[in-house]
Amino acid sequence: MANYQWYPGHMTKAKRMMQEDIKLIDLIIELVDARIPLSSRNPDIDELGKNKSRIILLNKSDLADTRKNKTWMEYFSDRGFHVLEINAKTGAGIKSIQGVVQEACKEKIARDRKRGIINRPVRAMVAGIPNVGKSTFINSFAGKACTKTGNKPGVTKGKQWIRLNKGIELLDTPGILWPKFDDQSVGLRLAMIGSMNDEIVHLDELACELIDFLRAEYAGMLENRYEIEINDEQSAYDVIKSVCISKKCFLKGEELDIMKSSAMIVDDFRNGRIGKITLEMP
Ligand SMILES: Nc1nc2c(ncn2[C@@H]2O[C@H](COP(=O)(O)OP(=O)(O)O)[C@@H](O)[C@H]2O)c(=O)[nH]1
Ligand SMILES: [Mg+2]
Repeated sequence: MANYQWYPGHMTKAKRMMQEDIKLIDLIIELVDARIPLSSRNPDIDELGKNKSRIILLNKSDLADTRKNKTWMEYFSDRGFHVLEINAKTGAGIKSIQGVVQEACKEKIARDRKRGIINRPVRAMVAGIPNVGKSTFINSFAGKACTKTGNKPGVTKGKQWIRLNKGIELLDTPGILWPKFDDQSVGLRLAMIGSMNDEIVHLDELACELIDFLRAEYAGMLENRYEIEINDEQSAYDVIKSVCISKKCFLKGEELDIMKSSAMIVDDFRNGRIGKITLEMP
């Protein structure tokens, strides 16, 4: 889990690094979390990348609602992005990226060709908020069939590139930017997927929020997972208590261990054990 907190100094530095790196590349491959595709985006990335080709990858699509992944694909493609759903961990969806890169960069490739430059690789950078899967993606995208090209004097001072044998060079350090955590509902969703420091989050409150959301949007899932019955009169807190009893979360004696079952619910959600769940819609 990413235990990060951003301070103004960090944010300025991260942005400056992105601005420098962006000068070196043709294409930004932006990872978002398929469970919260908007809340997991950096507020400044569209401005930073405004003259670049853009691909958005809905990562962790295995954890998100399959039907809602399609809705989000349409949402981003309606806004002019090339978009794919992937699972960086298993590599699912990654095969298609090569074609999408060519498509996203076809104007640049045509421009090169006109100038007599043939097969100059597309230079790309991976970007996204912490914990969204950038390192996992770079590993599975680059795989073993890549070589680090090292420094290129003059052109890419001090930068490491990963050459994929497919007409793409990837900057080996991803762009890391902060999320929009200053918005409270965004902060809550980031906390739900585990992108906030759990020390600054109250797990019982987080579990209550999750329970309220799941009861409204994914009826039956909690009942199935925890073998409990839920009726309309019960509060979220009552549901946590039912989970305590069903899953035998007790303190000394008969006292219910609310924190233990809260942590269990949150952890089960984060790891997809409650079901494939998307927390926000366009
Ligand atoms: N279920 C699932 N987990 C993923 C996926 N991609 C990354 N992860 C996990 O998410 C966590 C953060 O990934 P990491 O690559 O370190 O994120 P980074 O901070 O953006 O570099 C790790 O535990 C990964 O195994 C995915 O597509 N599906
Ligand atoms: Mg990383």
